[in-house]
Amino acid sequence: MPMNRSWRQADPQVYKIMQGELERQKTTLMLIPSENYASRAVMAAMGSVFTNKYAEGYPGRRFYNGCEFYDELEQLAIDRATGLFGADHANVQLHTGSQANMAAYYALLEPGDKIMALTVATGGHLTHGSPISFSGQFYESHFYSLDPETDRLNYDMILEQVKEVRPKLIIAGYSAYPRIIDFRKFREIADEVGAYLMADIAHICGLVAAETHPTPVPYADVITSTTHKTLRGPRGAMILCRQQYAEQIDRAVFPGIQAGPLMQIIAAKAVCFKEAGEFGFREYQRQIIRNCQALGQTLQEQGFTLVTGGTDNHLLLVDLRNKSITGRETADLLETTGMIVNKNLIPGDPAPATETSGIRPGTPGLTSRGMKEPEMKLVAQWMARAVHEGRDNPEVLEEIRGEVRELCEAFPIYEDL
Ligand code: DSN
Repeated sequence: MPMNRSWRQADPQVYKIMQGELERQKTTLMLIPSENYASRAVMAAMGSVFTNKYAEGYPGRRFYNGCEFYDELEQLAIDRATGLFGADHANVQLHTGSQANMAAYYALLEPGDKIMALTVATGGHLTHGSPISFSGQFYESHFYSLDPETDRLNYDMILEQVKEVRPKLIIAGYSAYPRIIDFRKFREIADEVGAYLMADIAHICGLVAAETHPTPVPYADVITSTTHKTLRGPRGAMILCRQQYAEQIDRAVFPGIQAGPLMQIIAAKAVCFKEAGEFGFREYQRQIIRNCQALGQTLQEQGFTLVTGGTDNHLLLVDLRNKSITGRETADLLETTGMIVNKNLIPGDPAPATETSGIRPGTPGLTSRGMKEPEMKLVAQWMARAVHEGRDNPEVLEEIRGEVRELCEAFPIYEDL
C-alpha cells in the first residue's frame, strides 16, 4: 500500500467533501457558542505522526514500548494545563466532555449515588443526570432549579434544594447559561451537605484560562472541560483536580473508561494550552464577551427577548416566543443566509427539544475571525431582518446571504488553505 500519496491523491472523494466544508466555514458565520476555529498549529498537531502509536498508561508507566516522546509530550501537556489553570493535577487523555464527566463520576461515586445539577431544559448538559444519558441511569439524579423570577442561579434557593436531596456530588457548569457562575457559593453549598463539587467548565474554559470568568480551581474538587470551545483547541477534553483525587481520576480514565489515548490530540491540547497562555489570548476572550454583549444589545433593540436580560459570557439565550417562530424554524431560516446558530430550549419552554422556543447564538468563532462590536451590530440586524422580513421573502434572505458573504471575505479564516 502506498504511504506517501497526498490526501487528495489517496482519496479524492473525501478530499472533495473536506473542500466543501472548508468553503462552508469560509463563507458562513459560526454563531454556535460551543464551536470555534482551531489554529493551524493545533490542526497540524492533530494530523501528525503521533497518531501512529499506542501509549496506554501514563508518562513513565506505559503498557507499550517506544513511548519516550509520548511521555515527554503528555507530561508537557499536563504541566501546561496545570500551569494555565493553577490546578494541582490534570488528566489530558479524555476523548470528549461526556467521557470526562463519566470518568469524574466513576472516580468519586458508587452506582446509585445522588448527583444534582441543572436540567438540560434549564441549561444543563445531558451528562448531568438526564434520564436519557448514562448519568441519569447509573446515578440517582436530582435537579436544582433556576430562580423562576430571574432565570438566574439563586444560591439561597439552591442551598434549600440541595439540603432536601443531600447529593453526594453537585455539578456547577452549563451549556446554555449566559451569566457568571459563583463557584465559591457552590463550594459553601456543597460543604453544607458534605458533597463533592464538580465544575463543568466546557463552555467557559477559555474565559477561565484568561481570567475573564472567575476560576473554580480553589473551590471545586474536580473540574471537567472540553478543549475545543472557547479554549480554541482540538476536539477533546480534560479533567483538572485537587491532588488528593489525582490517582482516583487517573485510574477512572485509564483503565476505567478508556484504553489507548489519542496522542495526536494530546499534542494538539499541548499546543492550545501554550496558545492560551500567550499574549493576546486574554484580550481575545475579553473581546468574545464584548462582542456577545454588543450582539445581544442590538438584538434587544430589534425587539428580541434575552433570557436573563443579557450576558456576561460568550453566549446569548434568545426567547423567540414574542416573534411567533420556533427555535428550529429560526435556525433553519438563518442557515439560508449563512448565519449558523443552534436552536435551544429556554427555561420553562413549552416546545419540545426538537423544536424549542429559543436560539443560543455565541461569539467565540466570529471573534476568532477578528470581528468586533460594529460587525456584531450588523449580524444582529441581519438576524432580525431575516426573522422579521425573510420568512416569506426569499429575496430578502438572498440579499442578507450576499452581505454575510462579503463580511466573511473581509474577515477570512485559514487564508492559505
Ligand atoms: N456540545 C455541547 C454544546 O453545544 O453545548 C453539547 O454537548
